[in-house]
Amino acid sequence: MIPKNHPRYESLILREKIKIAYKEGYLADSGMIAHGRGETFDYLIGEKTIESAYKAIEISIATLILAKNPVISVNGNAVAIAIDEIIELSKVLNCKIELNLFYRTKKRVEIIEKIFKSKGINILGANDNDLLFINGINSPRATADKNGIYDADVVLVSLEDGDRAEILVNSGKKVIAIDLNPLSRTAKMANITIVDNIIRAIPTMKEIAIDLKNKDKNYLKKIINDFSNEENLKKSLKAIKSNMNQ
Ligand code: PTJ
Repeated sequence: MIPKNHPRYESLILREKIKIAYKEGYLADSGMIAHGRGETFDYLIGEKTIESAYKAIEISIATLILAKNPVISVNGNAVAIAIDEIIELSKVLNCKIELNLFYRTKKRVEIIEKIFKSKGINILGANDNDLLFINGINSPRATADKNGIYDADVVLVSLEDGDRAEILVNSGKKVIAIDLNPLSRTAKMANITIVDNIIRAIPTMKEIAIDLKNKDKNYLKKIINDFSNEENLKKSLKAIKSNMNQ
């Protein structure tokens, strides 16, 4: 039992969720390492949503609202720490949720599918028969559900592998990545990169989605056109630098 007044309470609770997911058999063992890597970058950005992340969130939501077939992609880590928040966001944005595992095993797919079912959600990507290869690329990184990412115009990914992000971008889909590491291949490859922890980013996305849903479509198009991901990533790096100087 972690005492609520512990100075690292939030961080310890997340670790606990990661440990439980591993014990339940749906978190990849490398998922623990990925989480630790994320913790490091979260320290560096000050464990808060930085200004450049708010900007990227706003542009992401505008993009998701204007999308014809938006899909939220989830993996073991995302499910372990942010499943409820992801479901809430998908409802506000009317998005499908698709499971995409780097270390795909039948057992992990079954467990995660069951967890979503218990929350009333049928996720895509769980049935092997529905998977197609994006652009005919014969690689496990290129599979997507024919009813979801395969046909999607906008895909939201988190803790994503660089090769996968590259395949999605090259296939003409708009990729929104939530990644605490602004230097990762995924962060650089994505069209919009939110340098933030998914546990903060997703609830903020939901709030902004509620607000932007009522805005004029031309306004949304304008803010998207004015955005440069490269410039925004530079701002994220600057925020890390200035945080370290303090
Ligand atoms: O698909 P699975 O479940 O089989 O497993 C996939 C993992 C997560 C193991 C795999 O994708 C992986 O190894 O990821 P990487 O290459 O370690 O990349 C994870 C990226 O996500 C790193 O840049 C981390 O900094 C970042 N990250 C970690 N935790 C968070 C995060 N970004 C946002 N929020 C987090 N909580």
